[in-house]
Amino acid sequence: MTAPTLPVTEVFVALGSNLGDGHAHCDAAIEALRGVCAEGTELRESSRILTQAVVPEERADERQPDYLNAVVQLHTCLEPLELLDVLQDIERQRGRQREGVPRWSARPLDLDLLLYGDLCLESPRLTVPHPLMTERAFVLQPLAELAPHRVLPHTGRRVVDTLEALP
Ligand code: A4P
Ligand code: MG
Repeated sequence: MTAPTLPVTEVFVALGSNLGDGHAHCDAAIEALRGVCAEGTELRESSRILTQAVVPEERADERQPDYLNAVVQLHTCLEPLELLDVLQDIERQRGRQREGVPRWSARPLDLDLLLYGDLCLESPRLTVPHPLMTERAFVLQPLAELAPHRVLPHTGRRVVDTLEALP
């Protein structure tokens, strides 16, 4: 008898880094993410872009280094929360600290799960699609390079149209 095959899901992950060697952090993250790709599938990566740090309105005068941003596409058999655990492990390995650090502080590496198939989920640890992705050119531009015609499950709109509609 052959073992049952686990379902394979297409996912998109956003990478962001604005502390330390951004390219080294992204390279390490991508290498680690290759380890969770389903057998026989390839990870695809977008170009890496330098973007001005977006900070919360109440800290508008805060100066942060520019971000290196990118998006990767992969196919995995991991469940959403298992994948989130992997993303957070990778962030920790690159020196990311969360405790006592205000939201949107400069960080060596941030890995956000943008899309997990067409799943729409809101739970205490995980919201997919990522709630802010439709407002962020630093996410939509690299995502559009990989999957311009991908329809976002929560808005029913294509990535490229969402990007073009940004102010
Ligand atoms: N969480 C819920 N949903 C998700 C998801 N889809 N992917 C939870 C990843 N995590 C998710 O995240 C806080 C909690 O969100 C996690 O514990 C997880 O359970 P965090 O990474 O600890 O904190 P954060 O990143 O500071 O906050 P947040 O709200 O996730 O911020 P974002 O959306 O990650 O934005 N400017 C530029 N130019 N480029 C950037 O990449 N990034 C940010 C951070 C701000 N400004 C930026 C950039
Ligand atoms: Mg984050």
